[in-house]
Amino acid sequence: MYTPTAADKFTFGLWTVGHTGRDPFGEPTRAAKKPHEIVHLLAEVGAYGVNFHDNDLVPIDATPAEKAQIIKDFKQALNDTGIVVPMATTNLFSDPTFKDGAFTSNDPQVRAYALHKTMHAIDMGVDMGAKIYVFWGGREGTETDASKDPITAIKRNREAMNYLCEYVKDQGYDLKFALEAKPNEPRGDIYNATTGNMLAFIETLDNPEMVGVNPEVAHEHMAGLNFTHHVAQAIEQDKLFHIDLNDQSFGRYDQDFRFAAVNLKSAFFLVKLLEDTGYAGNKHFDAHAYRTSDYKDVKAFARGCMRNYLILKEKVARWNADSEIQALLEEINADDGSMDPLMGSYSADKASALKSRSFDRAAMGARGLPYEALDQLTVEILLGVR
Ligand code: GLT
Ligand code: MN
Ligand code: MN
Repeated sequence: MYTPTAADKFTFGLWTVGHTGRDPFGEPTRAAKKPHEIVHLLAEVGAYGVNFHDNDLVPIDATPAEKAQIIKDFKQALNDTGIVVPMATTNLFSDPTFKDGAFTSNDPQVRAYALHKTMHAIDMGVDMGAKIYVFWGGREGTETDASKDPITAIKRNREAMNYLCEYVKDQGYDLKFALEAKPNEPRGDIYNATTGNMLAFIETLDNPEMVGVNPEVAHEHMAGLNFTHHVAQAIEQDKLFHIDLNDQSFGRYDQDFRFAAVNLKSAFFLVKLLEDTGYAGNKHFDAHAYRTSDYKDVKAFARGCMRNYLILKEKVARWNADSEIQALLEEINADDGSMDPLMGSYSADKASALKSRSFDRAAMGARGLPYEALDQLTVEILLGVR
């Protein structure tokens, strides 16, 4: 029942199950695996797809011969396992070149190199079958705002997105962009810090229809925000092109924990939103196993991400089918239609009728709302007693 299938579109990045346990304070605790070995690991745990940054697959300083061999081995592994590549992205954050940003760097050579690197990476991603291209601007920010004018940074970001959209059109690629926000880390502050910022920014682009968002649970939680509300806004605007699922304690560093490992209730309402609205895109687990894990435990981690999603999906079905919950929802959303002539789309007649209507404010304020009861039923479903 909780076994993943291709229809679930569960994907992992090479950098997720391939994470070696390195952190800012410590060396790797697991031996690095080659990209083609990671593909086999993902097939073993039942994933559908693998995503990569250009340099997860081909090291930044690889020779052409090395690159050809890596790609050959990787494609062979995809062939042997049936694992697909639905998304690709560019590493615009690891190399010292990008220490002050990529598209927003003050150095025009760095900005040009970022475009150059991204166009090559797009070519490689499309060649592997990617239909979604993620942009996470980890270094696009500042430690001191003395260093960069924030309005100039917005304009540089826009110029880069416009340039790359035109490149994709020019090549005739079937590719959409998904912008991923994060409030901070590795920069002191990162521009377009939340999914909401990204949604507003997208509307200012030359080809907004080509660009959507890739929200990540951990990133909105780092900012202390309700992730589900951000995803809802993206869905409502037809902008949820991709999603990064993981988990995270509020107010901490970017923990990238196993999906649903921390905030079960938030994860439940997120899965409910995705399932109720029929989200059909990839579900990417942008997470990694604890530094204490060996590869046996990494597989437990990957299986856990997918299993938790499927368990929560089953809880959502249970919630939606619960007659007591449905009765409460009906009560909460009761509507006799008497306000319809006064609201909806504006007309002068409606407005004057509404302005002259009187309301029983005390009665409205006194009306009880059974939200405690509803929430308790939700908790009981999650706790498995209902
Ligand atoms: C990096 C980051 C993620 C992004 C990846 C895409 S890389 O691991 O923390 O949130 O999705 O660039
Ligand atoms: Mn993260
Ligand atoms: Mn992410």
